[in-house]
Amino acid sequence: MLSWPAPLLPTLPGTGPVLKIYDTSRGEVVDTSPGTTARMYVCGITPYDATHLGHAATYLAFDLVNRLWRDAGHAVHYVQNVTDIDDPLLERADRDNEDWIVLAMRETALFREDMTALRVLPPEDFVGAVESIPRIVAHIETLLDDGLAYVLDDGTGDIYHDVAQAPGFGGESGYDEATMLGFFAERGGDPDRLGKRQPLDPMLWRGPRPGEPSWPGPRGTEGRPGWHIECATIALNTIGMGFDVQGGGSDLVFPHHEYSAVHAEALTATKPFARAYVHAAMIGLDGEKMSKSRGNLVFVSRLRGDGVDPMAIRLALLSGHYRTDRAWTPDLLQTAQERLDTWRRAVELDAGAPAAPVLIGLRQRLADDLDSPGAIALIDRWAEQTLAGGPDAEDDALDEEAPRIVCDAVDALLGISLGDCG
Ligand code: 5CA
Ligand code: ZN
Repeated sequence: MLSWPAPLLPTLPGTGPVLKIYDTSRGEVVDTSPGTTARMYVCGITPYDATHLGHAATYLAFDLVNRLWRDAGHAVHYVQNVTDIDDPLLERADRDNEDWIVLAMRETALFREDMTALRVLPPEDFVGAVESIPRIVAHIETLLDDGLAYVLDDGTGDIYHDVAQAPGFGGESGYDEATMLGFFAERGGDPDRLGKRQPLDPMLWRGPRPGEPSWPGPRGTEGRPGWHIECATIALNTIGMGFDVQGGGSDLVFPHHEYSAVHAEALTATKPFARAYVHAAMIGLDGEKMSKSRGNLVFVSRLRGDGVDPMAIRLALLSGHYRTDRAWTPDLLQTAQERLDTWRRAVELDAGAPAAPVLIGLRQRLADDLDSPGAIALIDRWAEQTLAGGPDAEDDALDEEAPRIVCDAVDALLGISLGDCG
């Protein structure tokens, strides 16, 4: 699929430190230690509605990962999928009497515009599930050939992965069986389906159903792919096994990331799928997770349409830590807009408080599990000192290069453009 245009990325003096990040599977903050090219897969949207602030917050967290790796001297191979065929997409198209393909294409186009406005670095590979079907089918055939998958014998043509044969199952989430069963039922799984070998076996392929689109499937059948095998296939096909970060929101810890890993590990008979599994916390509104199914949404495109500066949206979302569940409030946006105005006034001055400690501090805060609130506080202090005439209110403590360097650093590391840095 077409990705979106890349924003300019200023080069900063020196290089940043190694990024440390919280890995769900190990339950601790770990060093990311990528090779020359860091590899990251982030789970993309299901395009049946516009991008809400929860989605945006998740993609901003991983945009920081991308920016920090680049600042540390790595190239980054970033992959994101689009779940452009799935139950919710078909249900919404049905409800609105619309062609599901038209709906998916329109919402994906709007997502690209939102990401561009928010200055999110684009993935090298932006890959749809539908365009990946032949590869997904080949993978399911391999699992069937290896005796790791089975066709349900109820005539539906549905195919499941036999997780009893997957030695690493449960290792990504670390959940016990009861917890897994609860999330599985809640998030698209079918623990009570008759004829499965185990309640927790996930669907790899759904046989044809009246009124649903279908494609040629494994062993000459028809149907459409299951969700987790899509992401496993797209990742294997682009960045392969053992990539550095598998990302998404915390609602994907189980079942989605557990099963994507288990499918890929079964297919390749190697481990691990990803070296770290990283999850962004949930953005809520009025005490509930912001979600399309709950309908309590604030859309990025709606705010943009109302004339809100996308940089204020970005700053508002980054003012909370990515691992803290947090609520969206209009106050957050108001504070971010005021902060942005202050920062802009400071970087427009001819001289400012010294930039070197700010750059070092910014890199340290962000490399420490993406401490964006800590990074923002450092810029606040620099702007305050600069607007007050220097750290000691003495002219000779001012540095003529500082406003430009801080402006570039805020752009390169936080992705916030303060205007032409001069
Ligand atoms: N297409 C699948 C992933 S393969 C999917 O989860 N799509 S989604 O449209 O529902 O969500 C897109 C991304 O936003 C996912 O990473 C999801 O974890 C994240 N997300 C969804 N709701 C929220 C929320 N309220 N706060 C933060 N992130 C969210
Ligand atoms: Zn996914």
